[in-house]
Formats: sequence, structure tokens, C-alpha cells
Amino acid sequence: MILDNLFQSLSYYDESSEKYGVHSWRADFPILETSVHGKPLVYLDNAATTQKPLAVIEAESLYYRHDNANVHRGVHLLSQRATDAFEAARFKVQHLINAVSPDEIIFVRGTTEAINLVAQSYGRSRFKAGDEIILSRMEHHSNIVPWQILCEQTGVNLRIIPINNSGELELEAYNQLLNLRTKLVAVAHVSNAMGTINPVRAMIDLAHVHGVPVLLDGAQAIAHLPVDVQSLDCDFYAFSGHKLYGPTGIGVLFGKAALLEAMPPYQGGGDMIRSVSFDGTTYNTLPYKFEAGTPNIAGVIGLGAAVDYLAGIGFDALIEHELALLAYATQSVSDIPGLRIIGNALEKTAILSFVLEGIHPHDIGTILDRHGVAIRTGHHCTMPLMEHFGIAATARASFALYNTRTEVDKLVEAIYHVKELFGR
Ligand code: 7TS
Repeated sequence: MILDNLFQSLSYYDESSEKYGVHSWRADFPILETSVHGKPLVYLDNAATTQKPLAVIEAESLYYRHDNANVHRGVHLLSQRATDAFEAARFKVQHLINAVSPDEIIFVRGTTEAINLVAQSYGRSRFKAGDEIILSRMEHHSNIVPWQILCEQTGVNLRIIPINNSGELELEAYNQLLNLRTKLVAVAHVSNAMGTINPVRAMIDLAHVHGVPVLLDGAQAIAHLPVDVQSLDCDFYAFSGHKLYGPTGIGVLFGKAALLEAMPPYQGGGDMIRSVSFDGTTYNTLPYKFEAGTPNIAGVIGLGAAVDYLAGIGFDALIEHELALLAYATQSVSDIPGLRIIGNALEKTAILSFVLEGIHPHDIGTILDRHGVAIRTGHHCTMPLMEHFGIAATARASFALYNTRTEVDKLVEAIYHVKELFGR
């Protein structure tokens, strides 16, 4: 529906318009000046990782130049400054996702670690043989394998929500999967391989009717949609900083305080304890109970800068720009003979996955690279999803706030060149 409306309004879309601000946004990202193979970089691999604005690069650099010290430990000034900057970032993330308290924000390495934390702490301590966890067919391997490991450890079973051929979840089937044995639902907010925005609000309501908590994998949602964990009423929300214009190696697990309080620690070590003796150890309060060892301090500070950067742009402008771009790209590639889009959900974010008849996606990716166009090809860590569509891989262009219509034109031009080279 959103896309249909945008198709109709495409004639009004003008990327040079100040309204979208895309050219001033581009200027914030130094890497966009880069050339590859002698061509200007057209970076369309944002679902894998986004580029970083100067504000993020400088926040990390300033920390190392002026404030570098370990956090939560020292009485000396640098340690206090580092701790203040670190905890300020926690507040920024709290406000980004509208969590009730900063104690509900656990810093982890990324989405992958956040989901493993929930599986090994929440799942392992509560689930028993015969219990069920509901996932969907479109999950990233990061939201499959941690649960499979838990299945081996506890005898829990996985139940899988099927999808239709547009790449949308079958909600009726989901409803039927929920039963007395269900202990958790873990689904992607947005699909990384197709861009489908799942109806998570309705899914959470349904799960809660059965008293079942819900974990949302927000890796692909966090940079494209405003996320409000209170209005979603999700129990856990996981995301990575590097997909949000922030650094790699840092991410967030949000959990409702009552759940986190009741969970055992995930890892043991410094910072997560209140007192240690050989007679017994007591654990620290939230969020520190889940943050064992020296954290990625520069990464947290960089993530805070990324959150500020995004707040400066605003989701209204960002969404309008990205959806207009997706609509333009979808329309542009639709005319290419032999091209099939994988994932045509009515509700989508800025991801365009496709296959070209008779040409392997890796060949598409390699030739596009010679044009300076960076896309991702492969199964995108969603092998069960690929199996559903009867394919091994797709070529995926994924957009961010700094991409332009001219870049989409270059993508399309390069795809035509691929077809020409393969005589298709
Ligand atoms: N979940 C989803 C939906 C993802 O898209 C990804 C990464 C992850 C989890 C894992 O995130 P990480 O930061 O912990 O690695 N997705 C992709 C992708 O689509 N291409 O490269 C990485």
C-alpha cells in the first residue's frame, strides 16, 4: 500500500530537492567520495553494514585521543569521563527505542550476541523438553542457530511460521502454532533478504494472549523505522550498531526489566558482580549483570553518536526518502526482462532482492562491482528462505539515507551490462 502510493507520487520525487536533504546527508559520509575500479562508489550493501558519518568516526577518535580509560572502575578523571560518555550513550539508546529505563539496555557485540544471550540465559534456565519456540521461515541464521543449540541442550522443539510467495508471514498459521507448549516467539522485525516489514505488533498481541514473550530481531528495522519497545510491547529487542551508521562490534539487547532481573547471567567476569568469594558470588544490578568484562567503550560512544546523528535527520525525512527510492528502484528493475524480484510484500523497507534468469547472482555481483556498484549476493544467511523460493542465492541491493536516484540508475545500467555480457 505504501509502495503503491509512492509509485503514484514518484513524479514529485526530486532528489535535488532540499526536502530530502540527500546531498547534504551524503556530505556527512567521507567514504562516499571513494572510487572503486576507477568508478565512483555506489554503495548498495547497507543491509550488511552501513557507512559511518564523520560524527561517528570523530566520536571514537576523540574518545581515544582525550578520554581513553576503563569504565566503572577508576576514581581518576579520565575514567570518570569515559564512564560518563559510556553511560550517556545508554541513555541515548534508551530514548531511541523508548525503553522505560536505561537498565533495560544491555550492551553486547551485536544482534547475534543479543539473541545468544536470550537463548542461553532466558531459554536455558526456563525451557524444558517438549516446550516450543516459534520462529519464521525468513529468519537470519542468527535467529535460528542459537535456538537450535538450545534445542540440543534442552529438548525444546522449533515451530516455523510459513511465508507466502510475496515473502509475507502467514498469520493464520502463526496463530495456530501458538499453544500451551509455546514458550517464546522470536521473529525478525524486518527481513534482511527481502525487506518485508512483519506485522509484529499484531503478532506480539497474539503471543501475549497465550502468555508467551516475544523477541524481535531488529537488525534490519532499527535504521529504517522508528522503534518504540513500549508501544510494540515486545519483551526483547535485539539490534547491531553497525547497521545504524554506528561502529561494528557493538549492539544492544533490550529486555523488559522484570524478565532481565529474573534471568541468570550469560557470562561471568569483572563488572557483573557485586561481591565474589569462594563461598559464593552475588551479581551486580541491571544492566551490569549482563556486561561482563571490559566493554567496547569506543563502540558504545560511537553508537551514541550514531543515534544523535539519526535523531538530527529524523525518521520522517529518512522514511520518505528511502521509500521513494525503493519505489523508484522497484519500478526501474521491473522493466528488465528475465529479472524476478524476491520479496514483494506490501509493507517493505529499503531492500531489493532479485534473480536474473540464467545468470548466477555471484556473477551479477562481480560485474556490478566493476561498475563501482557494491551489492550483496548469496543466501544472505537465510538458507531456509532461499529453499522456500527454490533458489540458492539472490542479488540484493539495500538502500540507506545517502543513496540517490542516480545511483539506482547506475545499478540498472550495470544490470543491463550483465545481461549483455551473458547474451541474455
Ligand atoms: N538478524 C538480521 C535480520 C540480520 O540482517 C543480521 C545481519 C543479523 C541478525 C546478524 O547481525 P550481526 O550484526 O550480529 O552480524 N545481516 C546481514 C546481512 O543481511 N548481510 O550481512 C549481514
